[in-house]
Amino acid sequence: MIFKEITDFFMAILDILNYPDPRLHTVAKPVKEVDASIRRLIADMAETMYDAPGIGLAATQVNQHIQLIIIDTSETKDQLQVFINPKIISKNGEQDYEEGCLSVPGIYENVTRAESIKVEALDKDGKKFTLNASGLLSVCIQHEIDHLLGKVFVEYLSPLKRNRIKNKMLKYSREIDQNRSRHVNI
Ligand code: K1U
Ligand code: ZN
Repeated sequence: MIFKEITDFFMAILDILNYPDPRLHTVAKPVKEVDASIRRLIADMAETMYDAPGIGLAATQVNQHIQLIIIDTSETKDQLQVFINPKIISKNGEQDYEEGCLSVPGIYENVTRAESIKVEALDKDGKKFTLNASGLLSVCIQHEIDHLLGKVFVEYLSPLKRNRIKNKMLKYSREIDQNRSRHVNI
């Protein structure tokens, strides 16, 4: 109990990389051992995802290039799902969903993906499991696994739309930088 309070106290909100940061295109490496450093990263990623707020987060987005994703699509925000070294072993059907991404804030676009998938992964204790997912959970798992492969959802859009989003994001990053330097100068 005391240990949990101490770990909660030290949990951190991590910086999320913004598109078109080239580091978002890094291919993540498999996790060799689910140890304390991985559990620590899971706790920090969860804090970051709930704070954003979002329903998923891939380690790539916080500049950690290992195969780890977290998801919570519940209304109550207390159903954290952890997938380590996830692999989609089957896909079925098609669905369209208006996706968002914490690395592309403010942009929502329609993407077509598989309706249902079967995924294999390790849980937070390093135990292997298989999950059948459909609907939003399936969309979210596919979106997060794409991050581990270095792919951002805007890459499913036309070059014209993607370029518009890229320019909008570059403008947004410049504004954030200007605001930061203004605060430093005061
Ligand atoms: O990977 C990410 O950047 C997280 C992303 C996950 C996702 C959302 C929708 C479709 C596919 C993948 C987000 O969480 S974006 C934010 C969002 O969708 C949301 C935020 C608060 C409440 C509900 C949804
Ligand atoms: Zn994303």
